[in-house]
Amino acid sequence: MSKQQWADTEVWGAIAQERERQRDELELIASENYASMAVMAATGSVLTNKYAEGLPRKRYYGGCQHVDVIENIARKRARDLFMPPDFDIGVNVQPHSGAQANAAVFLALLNGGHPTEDGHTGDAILGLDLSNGGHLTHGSSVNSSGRLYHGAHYRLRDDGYIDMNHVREMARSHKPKLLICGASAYPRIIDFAAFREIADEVGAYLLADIAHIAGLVVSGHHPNPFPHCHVVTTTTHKTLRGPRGGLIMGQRNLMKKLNSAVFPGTQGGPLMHVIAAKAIAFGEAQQPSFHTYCGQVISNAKAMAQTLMEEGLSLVSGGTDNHLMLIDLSDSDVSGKDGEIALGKAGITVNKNTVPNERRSPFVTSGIRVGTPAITTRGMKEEECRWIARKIAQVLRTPKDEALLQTICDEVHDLCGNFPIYPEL
Ligand code: DSN
Repeated sequence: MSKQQWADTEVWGAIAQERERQRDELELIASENYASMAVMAATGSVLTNKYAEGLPRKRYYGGCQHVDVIENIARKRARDLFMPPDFDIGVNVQPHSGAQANAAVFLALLNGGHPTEDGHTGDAILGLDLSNGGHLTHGSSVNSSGRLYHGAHYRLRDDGYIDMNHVREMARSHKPKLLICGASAYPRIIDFAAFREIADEVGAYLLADIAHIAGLVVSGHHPNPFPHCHVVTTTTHKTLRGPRGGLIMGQRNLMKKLNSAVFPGTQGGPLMHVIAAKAIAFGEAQQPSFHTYCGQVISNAKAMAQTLMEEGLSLVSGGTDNHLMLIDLSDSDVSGKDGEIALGKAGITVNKNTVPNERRSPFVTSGIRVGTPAITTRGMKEEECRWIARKIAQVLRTPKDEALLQTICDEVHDLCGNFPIYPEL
């Protein structure tokens, strides 16, 4: 490698600035985390050079002997992490993302079609409404899941919880071929057994998309979707703290279809550098320290939620059981967008989010989603979370007070200085 190749100051300069942003600011985006140095090293390794279409020992390329070892390690560790006793599951570690994993599941299990004047010629899927905390890939009309299939949606009850009676009514009326449980912004426990009962009643497959809670599931802090679900998808970079990527797990009898829906159905060459990083992350998640970490993520979220409410803020469902909470600004003049901008100036990164019964546009929103996975990785505990919650409340009370935002930003930098993320950062 010549020195010239490191001289791209435009890109490396921006990477250096991003490193400083991560070091100096509080990352409260619920879907983000800090991967370990080992995970990052694998994603930057020579494996990025290798094509390996197919599965281990059944590849369409030569020279795959070492990547086969790596993919088999990743598959075994994922099975060991997620598989409950007495229930055999298959694993595909190749999806490039959670969205790709879901697209492959749909291709494997559903017949697609197109919207017609009378409805939709594709099979129906039933998932949580996007504005109620669901995900784009769960049948939203702007996503292929809602364009190729008929997307129907259940909503949250007024108290912010999933209402299983309403899910059952929706399932009876839409007769989905696939029922989806799982969310992007739902702070409560998901009752997989209750979803399975409904899926069985209407003859649907049950998919759990556990992208957000995967770490909490493998550490035993959230019930396991197996054996209730036919298929489970997840990302690997949220609470699971691995590289950006996706994963599909399913009942053994579905794996042939699922594997071919990933390749050649929806993807070409797997990203072997990312699969190696997934294997490393799964190994990390098998350690007792990961169990402790996930317990602390939840304790931190509960401490933060409690303090936010003591400060007069309203939370969807009145609290949290997991790693995230949703501040509901429906009754406030401050929108989710205003809050995100003001908190950003104070060195606190969050994302605006729709809330149930949303009255503002999705670009503005009435909610702010707050999560504790990243700050817990850097070692923060309940005391810091209570302090952060008080600062969030202060900012949301006076989002235009630039002097206050600057003062808090300085305090945030000081706090972050006491909790380094990486040794050299
Ligand atoms: N963007 C992810 C999240 O933030 O929850 C979902 O795709």
